[in-house]
Amino acid sequence: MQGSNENIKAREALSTDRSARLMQRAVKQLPGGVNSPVRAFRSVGGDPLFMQRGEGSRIFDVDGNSYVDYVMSYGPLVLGHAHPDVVATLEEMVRSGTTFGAPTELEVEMAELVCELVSSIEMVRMTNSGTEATMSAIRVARGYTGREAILKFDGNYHGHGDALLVSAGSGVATLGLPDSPGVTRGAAKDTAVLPYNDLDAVRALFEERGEEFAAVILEPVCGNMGCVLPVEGYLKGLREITQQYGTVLIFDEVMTGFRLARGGAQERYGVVPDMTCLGKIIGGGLPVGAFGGRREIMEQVAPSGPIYQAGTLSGNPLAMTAGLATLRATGESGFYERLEELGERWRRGMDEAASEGGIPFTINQVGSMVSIFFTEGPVTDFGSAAHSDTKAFKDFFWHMLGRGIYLAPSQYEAGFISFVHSEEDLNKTFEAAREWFVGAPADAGRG
Ligand code: KE4
Repeated sequence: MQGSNENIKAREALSTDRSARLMQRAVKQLPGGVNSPVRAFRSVGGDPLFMQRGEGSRIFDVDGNSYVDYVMSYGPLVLGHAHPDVVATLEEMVRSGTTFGAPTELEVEMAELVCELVSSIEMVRMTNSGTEATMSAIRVARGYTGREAILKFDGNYHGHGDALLVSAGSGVATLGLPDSPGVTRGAAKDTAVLPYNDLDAVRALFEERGEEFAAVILEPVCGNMGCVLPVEGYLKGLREITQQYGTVLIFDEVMTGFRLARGGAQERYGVVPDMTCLGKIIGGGLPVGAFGGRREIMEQVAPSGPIYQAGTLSGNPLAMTAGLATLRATGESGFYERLEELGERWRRGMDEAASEGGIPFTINQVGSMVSIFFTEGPVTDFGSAAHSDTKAFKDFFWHMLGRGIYLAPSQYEAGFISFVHSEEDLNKTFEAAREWFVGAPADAGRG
């Protein structure tokens, strides 16, 4: 790998003593030292950086190092860190209290705005995470259809609900297998798993068992195997098949909602699901999730219907305040055009930088979601994503970190560009990437 020692030096050149000391403490009382596994840097080795603050497109660690941030908390920060409008409304709201355990006007405003922006959503229920949103949506689809089977896709992540922590069965067996200890065979047995972007496989499964399926759930654009786009006709084909068999089509837009268009991926690709799961951006950086869809489905949710779902802090005033400020800011004219421009610019610049090296790479980008894979490509599903040379990625990650660019510490995460990433941020990124690619040895990416 390109002077791995150099990159270890780059890492060591970063003074990260305070992070290291905090990690020594953290691992004693927090599993793996973190509250969510990806933050532990296990895929790239070494200790994670502990972050102190964010400002716009920049994030600052506890040792005072600053980085151009492409993690952006894995999606919520489409406005960047500490956006003035979000900070101001939160400061005002928090003086009135933090939670009331009672309905508030803020929740009505949020529900009205979500239903206005995502036309397939006629009714919505707020939750506290994307996981709660997807597990609730699955329960509602099962209660509404009276069916039990669900279909998900390899490389799609929908949070850690048992029914969705299921991996592909072996060979043609589409029955899911538990993807984690603690997920029972019973919880996994009703979940089928197929490769993403393979419409024929879905058609064949539904010809055999279509009437059994309560729901098909997918990321309309994947962000959890790196950024992977739907191939032409895939989403439309899924819509037709699910329509034909009376199966609820659920778009998990926790990551893509309000990012790929104001109406989400469904607006961008012109395909209308029966239900949608949301999160991240609608909380403006505070804990949030939501699920919604057609009125006749959502009216089945307690207390208007029999399907139970609840949450102490669901729709809490602070998350609603930050979320409303964020969604309103995305309504400014030119907002999404700017995200498109930044994403295109990132793809062109990274392509130019990487092309100066001699190793294979594939860049996937849609709007402000981006990924670079160290493989010939195309990368259209988990199988092709897994061909990526993760050793090369690891070396690239540390090289970029050493030059002040903070990428997600895993090949299988998407990068996020915010509205406030600047030309200077992008040029600094391309320069650092060019340096790595020019020095990367010929065997990288040919794994
Ligand atoms: P949360 O429960 O983490 O709020 O949302 C789960 C979820 C559901 N659906 C999609 C499409 C998602 O991307 C996520 C969560 N995304 C991960 C990023 N890979 C969150 C990062 C983490 O787990 O720490």
